[in-house]
Amino acid sequence: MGDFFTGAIGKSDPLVADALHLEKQRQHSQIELIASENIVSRAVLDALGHEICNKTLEGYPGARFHGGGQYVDIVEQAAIDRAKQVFGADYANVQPHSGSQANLAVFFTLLRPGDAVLSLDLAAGGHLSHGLGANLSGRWFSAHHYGVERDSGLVDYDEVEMLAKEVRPKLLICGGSAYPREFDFGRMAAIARKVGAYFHVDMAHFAGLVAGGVHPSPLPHADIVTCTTTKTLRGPRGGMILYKENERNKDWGRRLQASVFPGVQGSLHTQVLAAKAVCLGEALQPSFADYAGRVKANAKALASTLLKSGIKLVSGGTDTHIVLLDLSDLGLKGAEAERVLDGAGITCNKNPIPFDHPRPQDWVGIRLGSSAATTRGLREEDFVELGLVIAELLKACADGSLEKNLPAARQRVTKFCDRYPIYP
Ligand code: DSN
Repeated sequence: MGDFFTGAIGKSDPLVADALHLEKQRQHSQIELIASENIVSRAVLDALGHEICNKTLEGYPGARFHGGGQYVDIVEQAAIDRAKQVFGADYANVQPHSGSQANLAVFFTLLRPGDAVLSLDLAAGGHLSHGLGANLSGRWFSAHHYGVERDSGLVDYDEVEMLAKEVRPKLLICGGSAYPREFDFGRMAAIARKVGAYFHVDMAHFAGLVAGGVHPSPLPHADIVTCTTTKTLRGPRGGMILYKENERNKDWGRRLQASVFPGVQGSLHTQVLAAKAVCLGEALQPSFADYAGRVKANAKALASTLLKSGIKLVSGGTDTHIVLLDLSDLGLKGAEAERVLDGAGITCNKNPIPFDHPRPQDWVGIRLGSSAATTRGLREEDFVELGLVIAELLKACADGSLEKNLPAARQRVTKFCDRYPIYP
């Protein structure tokens, strides 16, 4: 076997090792503002790289299809118990490999092919797993979408109600990837009740804010809630399904178990399960509420700086970690802005804004998020400076003076990276 069990990756696979090293360097030397990203703790990393990854298991704690699962049972049960405690849930399934699988399992449990669903339009900030035509959810189910008001950028709940009465969805969904504001869960639940729909909230993006107590919880209103464990929750890549028991969902537990396994996936990602347990344990610590509060305050500081600098924001601000920039007045495309900011060491992504062009290369938005940089330690005054750097760069790009401005901007970003190091 030689050094199979002891050899470091740098020796055994230089190609991958070099790429990993460069990725680590990139993370050190850039300020991460992609709203779906975060920086996990050393403990979460330890779990992800643990020998538990060798274990194959199917089924649920105490009822597995393979032997040797006694320790993974401890880990999965801890993740379930902690998830319930963090979110005040009566049911938690921590196995979904991602948010999309969690959503698929919900569809698989509650719908039959062809049933109608009503969800936020992808172009208005929704998610592809909520019925996009190119996704399985849109192929198998009859997906209808509500949008946002052109002027306010906010969900128009009267429109949701009107559409719900017309479409009669079996599932009404709220949540998405680029909606910077809080949803009115009470109003959505009332609409769902009126039309006899189940109410599903996908809190993938804001789950960490809910866990930290700085965002309203959908659990008391929704029949079913899904989320990812990455993003604001600051854990590994993976999904969860939760609910607080009510008259409609009280016997869904067994059906959901079967929908996740064997319905939409097979063996567990045991190392991810361990990392989920760790991140949920972290979310129970008082320091998590502090982190969540800072994520929100930092996003607000960023948003108000951009606004004061004359940059247009969809919905005029944020209630979450997300800030969505509308670059149309600057005559810039999102792709161009993404490239420019990347050149200065700020990572973000081009994003459609409501009523945007259909082709990604024509989108005029970029989406920023405050979670990863908050985890890194940046505070409100730092986000104000970041906002100034971003506004200056975007304006310089628009008026052709970028080359002059870029080196100074890069220096200011590098100072942040040096002041707030990650993973020594
Ligand atoms: N939906 C993608 C995003 O928000 O970036 C990934 O979860």
